[in-house]
Amino acid sequence: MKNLILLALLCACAAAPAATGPAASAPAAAAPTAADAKAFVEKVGPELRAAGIKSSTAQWIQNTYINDDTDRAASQANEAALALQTQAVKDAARFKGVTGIDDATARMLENLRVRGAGPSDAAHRMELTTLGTKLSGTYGKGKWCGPDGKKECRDLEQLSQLMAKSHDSAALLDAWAGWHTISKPMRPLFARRVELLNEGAREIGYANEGDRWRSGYELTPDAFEKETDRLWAQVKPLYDDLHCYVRAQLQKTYGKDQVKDAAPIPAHLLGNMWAQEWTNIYPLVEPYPGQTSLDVDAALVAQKWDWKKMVQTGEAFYTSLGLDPLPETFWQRSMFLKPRDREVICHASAWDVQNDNDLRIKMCIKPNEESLETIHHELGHNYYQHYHYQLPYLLQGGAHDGFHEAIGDSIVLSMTPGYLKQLGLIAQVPADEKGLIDVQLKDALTRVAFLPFGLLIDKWRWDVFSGKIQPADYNKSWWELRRKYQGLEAPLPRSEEDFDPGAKFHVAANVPYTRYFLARILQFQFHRAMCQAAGFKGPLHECSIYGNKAAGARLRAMLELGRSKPWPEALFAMTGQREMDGSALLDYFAPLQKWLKEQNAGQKCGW
Ligand code: X8Z
Ligand code: ZN
Repeated sequence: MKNLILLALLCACAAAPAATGPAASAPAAAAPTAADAKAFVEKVGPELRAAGIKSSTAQWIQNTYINDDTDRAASQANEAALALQTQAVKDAARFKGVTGIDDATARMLENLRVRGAGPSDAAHRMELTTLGTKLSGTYGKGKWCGPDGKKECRDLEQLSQLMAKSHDSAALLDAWAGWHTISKPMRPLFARRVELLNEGAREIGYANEGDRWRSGYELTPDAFEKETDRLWAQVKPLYDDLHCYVRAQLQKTYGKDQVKDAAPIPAHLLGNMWAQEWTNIYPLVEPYPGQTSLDVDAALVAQKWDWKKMVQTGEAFYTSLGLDPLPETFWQRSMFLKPRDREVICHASAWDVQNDNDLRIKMCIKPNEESLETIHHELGHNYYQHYHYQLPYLLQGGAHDGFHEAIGDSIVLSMTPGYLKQLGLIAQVPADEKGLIDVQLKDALTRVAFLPFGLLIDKWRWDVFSGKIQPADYNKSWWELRRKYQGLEAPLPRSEEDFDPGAKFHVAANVPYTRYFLARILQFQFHRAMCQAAGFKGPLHECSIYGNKAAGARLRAMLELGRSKPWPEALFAMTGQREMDGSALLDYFAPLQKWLKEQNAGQKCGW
């Protein structure tokens, strides 16, 4: 996304920073007024924007061409932007308690704090941005070349491909273990970055960086944590039902010696490097084999869909809702495919590099369903950017970061079998109860399986930032959480020589992750609201808003708000609700949940 790395550094914070800025300590300065506050945001917004454009330009270049020079340039540009941001947050502290500030200025001051700050010590700040570039570059360049380094080296794309398609547990284990070696060298760098991030957070009045991250949601850090637990409690029973069914099916392929009764599932058998989404094992767990083919991957390959057709199909969905076409520069400047001749960060992201509708995606597109969905996800970010870039800089962004993540995903929920048939990607729309269960199970492997993973990454990082988890326990505590929330276990003995969290992009790149958990909840709320706006009356899982201008208008109105209002207001405008709520997700999956309970009857579920 725009300013991915910098945003990661700057993300989230809201409590009042300590009044340490030069203006606050200047002797006998006149008390600041509301007019001063307005003048301040009008001055500092464009300055931050200019520095942000320099840093996102350097990051774009580094992300699409990793080498020592681009690393250095990105680290320097990030440091300059962070220095300005840090000073601005400290300067803004003098407006705390000033009365009569207009709503827009107050909101900009609040958003400024939410963006956070780095250490005031320039050397520490430079160290921080250099570590950030190095860690994300290490991830981007990661390869597994066999235990003696002599095998043909494979990157994450190749290893993920194997994890997706192979059912040979030895090959899966090799790919899993191999990728998890790339993060071992990250451990000391990561630990140092934690110290530096905490230093910056403490200087502006937070207990630690995790508190700062949790302060970006109009709630105190504690209240926000409770809110995520409340949402998880709503949807956990459905996850538990899915886990139970999937484990029983995996036992049929891998045997009970590998997949044990009433125990966590080994993490290499779920079709994905992190077992975060289980879509790829659908052929192993398909409820009614032979009923209906939902094999979109095969259709994309057979019909020779290339990246361009896939991205154009994504854009066509958004324009069918009455939203604008993508700018011509999107097609010229994006990175759609993995280049053959240089190192890049393949992890998908969406950017507005120059903050003037300079929209781009950066992806290594493959002709498969996962890429097709990710394209729609990334375009959701681009459309948010498109509709908020003309707001003052400090009012831009998602209502909260989970909103930004949920837009494209809510569009993916409209890619129903009916819509896929229209695209020629499946032959028939499953018409009976069995077909519906097939479709829903496949969907749940993507969307429900993800929920605990979406939650646990930051549970781990919040405790790392607070010091509750010490470096000596990084890996142990990681696996405790993966066991507790996902019901998974490491397929091999692990030790503190390993640093398994770093094998996940967002940990290496310092991108907060709770946003994706929230997005999995919100996307169903958005979908329900847009279906209502479209006048759809049937069950939620049958609704597609493709082509519906009324649904598009509802979406556009929320995108145009950017971050100008507290998120409950944006949510209310979109859905008529002021709270995040798992009930739309549960409604959507109601037929599947009933079926899973029947299948699991008599099984010993849980772990
Ligand atoms: O990182 C992403 C997007 C970019 S914002 C591709 N996602 C998370 C992940 O890959 O881990 C989307 C789903 C969760
Ligand atoms: Zn995203």
